[in-house]
Amino acid sequence: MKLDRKSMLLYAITDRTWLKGTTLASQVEDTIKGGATFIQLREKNMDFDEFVTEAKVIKEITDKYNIPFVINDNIDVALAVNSDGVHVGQDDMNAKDVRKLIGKDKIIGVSVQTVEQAILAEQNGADYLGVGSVFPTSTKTDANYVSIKQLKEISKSISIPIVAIGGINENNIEKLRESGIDGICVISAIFSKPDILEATKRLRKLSEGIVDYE
Ligand code: TZP
Ligand code: MG
Repeated sequence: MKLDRKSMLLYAITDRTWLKGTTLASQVEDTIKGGATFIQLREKNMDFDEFVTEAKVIKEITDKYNIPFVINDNIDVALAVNSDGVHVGQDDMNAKDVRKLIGKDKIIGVSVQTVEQAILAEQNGADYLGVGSVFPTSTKTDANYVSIKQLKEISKSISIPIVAIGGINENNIEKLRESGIDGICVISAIFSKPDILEATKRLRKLSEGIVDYE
């Protein structure tokens, strides 16, 4: 599926760590209202039925606002809820095999850390790439790191949209200017905040300031 680069501007990945009495659905709605342009549901410790139930609820919201919605890792859940696509890492199924399962009209995102992985993912039919971690993060403890220099090399080597991920926040986003990215992807800079709507609004404005679609 051909993705509109502008839908990658502010990509939010969910995390239940900071639910604090509210629901993930209301947090997702707040981040969309604040300007998130893409949603990924990421669950690492959920059984299939629970994951599907939750994904259906989130999909209702993303459908209401017409925002692309992908599932992390779990292709069976993506198929069960008819999400817009899936996001896979280097340890998951490759994009070519994912494509066979989810069909040509769905979005496949792939996490990459090197130019070689980026080129291969594009050849295998990925629709966009997530590159990182570009900054230190405590959200993914086993994250590999990618320098800004490597990020620029990766963005030059492929033609599909890319987002930078990992430790991005209001204070360091400026360092990503002119790195060739189409947007930023964040977890804690949105979901750890007491006011998700306002945090997203600020990040949206900042990301508009550093991303150039020319
Ligand atoms: N992949 C690479 S870094 C990362 C993932 C899922 C975590 C991003 O979370 P945060 O809180 O935005 O650093
Ligand atoms: Mg994965």
